[in-house]
Amino acid sequence: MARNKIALIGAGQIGGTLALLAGMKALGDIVLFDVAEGVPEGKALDLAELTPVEGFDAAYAGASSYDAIAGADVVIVTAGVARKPGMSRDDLLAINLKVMEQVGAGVRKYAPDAFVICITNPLDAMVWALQRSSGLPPEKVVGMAGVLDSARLRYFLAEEFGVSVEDVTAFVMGGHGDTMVPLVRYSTVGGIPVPDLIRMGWTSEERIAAIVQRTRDGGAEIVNLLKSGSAFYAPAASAIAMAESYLRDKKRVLPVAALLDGEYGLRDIYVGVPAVIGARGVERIVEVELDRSERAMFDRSVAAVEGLVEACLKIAPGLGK
Ligand code: A3D
Repeated sequence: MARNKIALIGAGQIGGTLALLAGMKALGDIVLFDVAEGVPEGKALDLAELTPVEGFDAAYAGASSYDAIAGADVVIVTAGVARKPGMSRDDLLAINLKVMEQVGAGVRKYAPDAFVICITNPLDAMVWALQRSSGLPPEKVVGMAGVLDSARLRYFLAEEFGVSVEDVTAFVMGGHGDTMVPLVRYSTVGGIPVPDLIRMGWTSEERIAAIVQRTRDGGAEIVNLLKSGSAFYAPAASAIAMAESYLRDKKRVLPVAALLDGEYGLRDIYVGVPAVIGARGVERIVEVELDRSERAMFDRSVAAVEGLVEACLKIAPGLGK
């Protein structure tokens, strides 16, 4: 059976890590695409030289021309500018919107059957722009944010309780940004919801509130430490989990930015929701019940995403229907 083909648009910090993880997980052959001269070729060669040491067979190629992604099964997009200290995700909008239009045109022409995962920030607006400019079906174009945000929440909860990260599930909805909605009620340790653990005296409301805030600020915490660039290991691993669920038809239930079509009473907007990811892409969006305060947080988050999409439409009115 021929190996799958994975195209990585953007061969920067996340792109390089994606290429390493995709190879190590035997997901397929990998093409790194970037506009930075020599970078995709250099990273591809370095990674190819790692394969005999690690003992896996994957072809790595670097390219700066879109025909190299022809026939890709999965396209993961990190192209654009990363956040610098003091810069909000929203500041990135105008620059990265232009990049999404170029990437969308490349994907439309060379990889129209791919499952496309967008990571470029501001995430919920960029994935929307990518779907519009590529013209691919919405169930084949998703954004990665919730897997990362919930991984951060899982890690912090595991630390708080002194338990394995494997036994902690966590749930983050909404847009990727300061208004994300971490749902403590749907987060569990060994199946026990966090509010029950508070009642059992394992932790306090205040400590959980602090963990929720740290999750919301998770991206900025790393930006401030790194000084240049933003998180890349965990974002890459999160997108790889989504790609793997698609390629292997695992039907994992993952929080992803998906285009809503009536779910949660919303239409035509990308926002983070739990979804089943399988061979058909987004196979089902899970509509969980939100209580009044959760719904209010979700609505605030949706309003923030709507604001970003409006800003995109001002810059590129052609993306509107
Ligand atoms: P970085 O290391 O700068 O890589 C971006 C790459 O994109 C660079 O190599 C650029 O040369 C390349 N690039 C720029 N313009 C183009 C273009 N027109 N076509 C092709 N390639 C281009 O950044 P990174 O890998 O650290 O981050 C990539 C993106 O992910 C940024 O927008 C981050 O803000 C975003 N990000 C999102 C999350 C989420 O959870 C959503 C987390 C972390 C980072």
